[in-house]
Amino acid sequence: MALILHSNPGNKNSMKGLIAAEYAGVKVELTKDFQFGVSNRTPEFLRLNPFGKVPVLETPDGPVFESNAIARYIAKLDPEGVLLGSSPYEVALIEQWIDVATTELDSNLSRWVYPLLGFGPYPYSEELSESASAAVKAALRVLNGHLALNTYLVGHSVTLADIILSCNMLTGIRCTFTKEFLSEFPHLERYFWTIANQPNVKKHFGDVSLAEKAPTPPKKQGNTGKKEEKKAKAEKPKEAQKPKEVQKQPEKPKEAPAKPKEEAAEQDEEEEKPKPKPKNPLDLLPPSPMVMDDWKRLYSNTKAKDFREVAIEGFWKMYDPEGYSLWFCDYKYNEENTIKGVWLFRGQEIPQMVLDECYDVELYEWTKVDIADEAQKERVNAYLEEPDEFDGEKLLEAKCFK
Ligand SMILES: N[C@@H](CCC(=O)N[C@@H](CS)C(=O)NCC(=O)O)C(=O)O
Repeated sequence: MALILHSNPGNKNSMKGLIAAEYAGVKVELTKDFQFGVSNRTPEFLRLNPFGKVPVLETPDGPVFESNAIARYIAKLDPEGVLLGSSPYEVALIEQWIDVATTELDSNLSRWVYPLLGFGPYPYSEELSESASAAVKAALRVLNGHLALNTYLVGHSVTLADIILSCNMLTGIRCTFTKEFLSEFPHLERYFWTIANQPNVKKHFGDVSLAEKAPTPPKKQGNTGKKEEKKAKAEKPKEAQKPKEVQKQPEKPKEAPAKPKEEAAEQDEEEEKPKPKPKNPLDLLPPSPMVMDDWKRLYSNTKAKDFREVAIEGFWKMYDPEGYSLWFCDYKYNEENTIKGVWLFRGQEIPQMVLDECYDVELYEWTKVDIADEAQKERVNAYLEEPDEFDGEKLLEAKCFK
C-alpha cells in the first residue's frame, strides 16, 4: 500500500520524498486535490503537523513532517539503502552535504528570494537581501569547488544529498539563477543538469529552465531598493509623512490586463494630484526645550578626540526626557544579534508614523532606555561614540540617520 504524502504538487520540499521513493522502490502518493493555504490549515492537517506546513508523510506508525526527515525515512525503507552510503564515513558525508544544502543554501535562499517575490514571513529589506545573497553565493562557491572534482556530492552515484541539494536549488533555478549568474559556478550548473536529467528526478522536476531575469526589489511600502534614497528618506522626516494611501498603494500586478487608456490616464492624474498634508501628531506634543538641530550640529561638528567630553556631555545636557525618549533596537532573527542600535524619538512612544512607514520595524526588539540606569546611559554613549569594539565584538559598520 502506498504511503500518503500531503502536499501540493510541484512543491520542491515534497519532491525530496517523492524522488527518494523512486530510488528506494517505495510507493508514495500525493493527496488528491490538495489546496495549498487551505488544506494545510484544516484541523485534520494541523493534527498531522502543528506548523501547518507541507509536506507531511503518513506512515503506518504515524505522521512525519520536515521534508529531509521524510526523505530519510523513505530512503531507509530500501533494504539496499542505495541513497544512504555504504560506510560510516560515506553516511557522514551524505549528512554533511544535506546539512549544507539546508542551512547554508536553503535558508539563505529563502531569505533572499521570498521577500523579493513578496511572500514568506520576512518583508524585503535591502540589508537583509544583500547579506542573504552573499551567503547564498558563498555556499554556491563551496559547492562549485567540490563539484569541480566530483560528479556527485558523495561517491559515484546519486545519494540522498544530491536529491536534497537539487530540490533546494530549484527555488534559485526557477526564480533568480540566470545563465549569467550561474556562469560564476559552472561545475555546480553542470551538476544540477546531471541530477535534473536522471529519469527518477526528471519524472518529478519535469522540464526545468533557468530564471530569465533576477527579481527586483518590491516597490511597495515606500521601499526604493536604493541605499541613497532610503538614506534620503531617513534624513527628510517630513517627506515620510506623506499620506499613507500614497505610500502603501500596492504595486499593480504585472499580469493585470491593460486598462483602457482614458481610465489609466484618469488614474495617473488622480495619483499626481497633491494629497492634503496630514497633521503630524508629534506637532501636537507640548513644546520641548531640546532643539534637534542643535544636537545634530553638535554631533556632526565635534572632532573625534573631543567626542566624549563635548558631544556626549552636550547631548545629556540638552536631552529632554519629557519631550523625547531613547529606544534600543535589537534585530530579532540574527542568532549573533549583530544588528542593533539606539533611536531618539520625539514623545514617549515610538511614533505611529515610524511603525506605519518603516517596513522592517517589526524585525527588531524595541526597549525604552531607562536613563536612571547608568549602564543603559553608558550604552547610549557607546552607540553615539561608535567605538572599534561593541559588546565585545568588532564593529563592522556603523550608520547614523539624522
Ligand atoms: N523545513 C520545512 C519547510 C516547510 C515549509 O516551509 N513549507 C511551506 C511550503 S514550501 C509551507 O507549507 N508553508 C505553509 C504556510 O506558509 O502557510 C521542510 O523542509 O519541510
